Amino acid sequence: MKLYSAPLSLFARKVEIALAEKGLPFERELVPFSQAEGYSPKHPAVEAANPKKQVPVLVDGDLTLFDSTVIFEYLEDAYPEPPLMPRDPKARARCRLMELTADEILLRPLVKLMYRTEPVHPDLERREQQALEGEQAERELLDLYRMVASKHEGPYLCGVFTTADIAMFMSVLYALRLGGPRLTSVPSLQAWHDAVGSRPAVAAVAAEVAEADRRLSRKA
Ligand SMILES: N[C@@H](CCC(=O)N[C@@H](CS)C(=O)NCC(=O)O)C(=O)O
Repeated sequence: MKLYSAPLSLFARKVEIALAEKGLPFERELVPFSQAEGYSPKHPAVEAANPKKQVPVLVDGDLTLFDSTVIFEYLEDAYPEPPLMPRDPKARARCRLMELTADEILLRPLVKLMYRTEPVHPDLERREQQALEGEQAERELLDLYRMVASKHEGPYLCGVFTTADIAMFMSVLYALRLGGPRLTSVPSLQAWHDAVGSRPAVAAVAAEVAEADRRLSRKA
């Protein structure tokens, strides 16, 4: 299998964790990325495979897929052991909803924090607006953390370790690296984050993201 990933791609790193958790060997190609230019110029293989021109792209034999959620579903169908989704239909649906909450709902405030690692914007008014939006995003994230914490009991979001934990861990990790709210005021989420982060597959990706941050991101 071949995965097109990127050093600071939340979504591609999600897939790296799932592949490692399933014990699936893969070749990884990191596409070019910089804080100033983003993903420009696009990698030709990603451009050819994905009309959205985004990573992750996974190639498994004659199958080429994009979108981390579609890739998760394929991995679960094609390589069911060890499972990363519950078997019970309702538990499975809740797990998918939690992944969507991470990928789409937490993402909205999260993107408002991204200016913090990008080159400083030359326009003062824009910088002031970014700071205000950042503060608002922090408040929204804290509310969302409380909502997520209220929905889970036990070590993992859906009982057992699943794709929901991978997605949520990555969104929270990205919020933390962008200076978002600490988890100290939501102790059960802190305990969950520690438990997920101590899994070897997750810890390895988190360490690589931290290293990429040191290399590529503006320091606040
Ligand atoms: N919903 C997609 C989102 C993928 C995505 O946003 N990828 C980003 C990197 S994290 C990307 O390639 N951005 C480049 C662009 O949009 O031009 C997924 O889950 O894979």
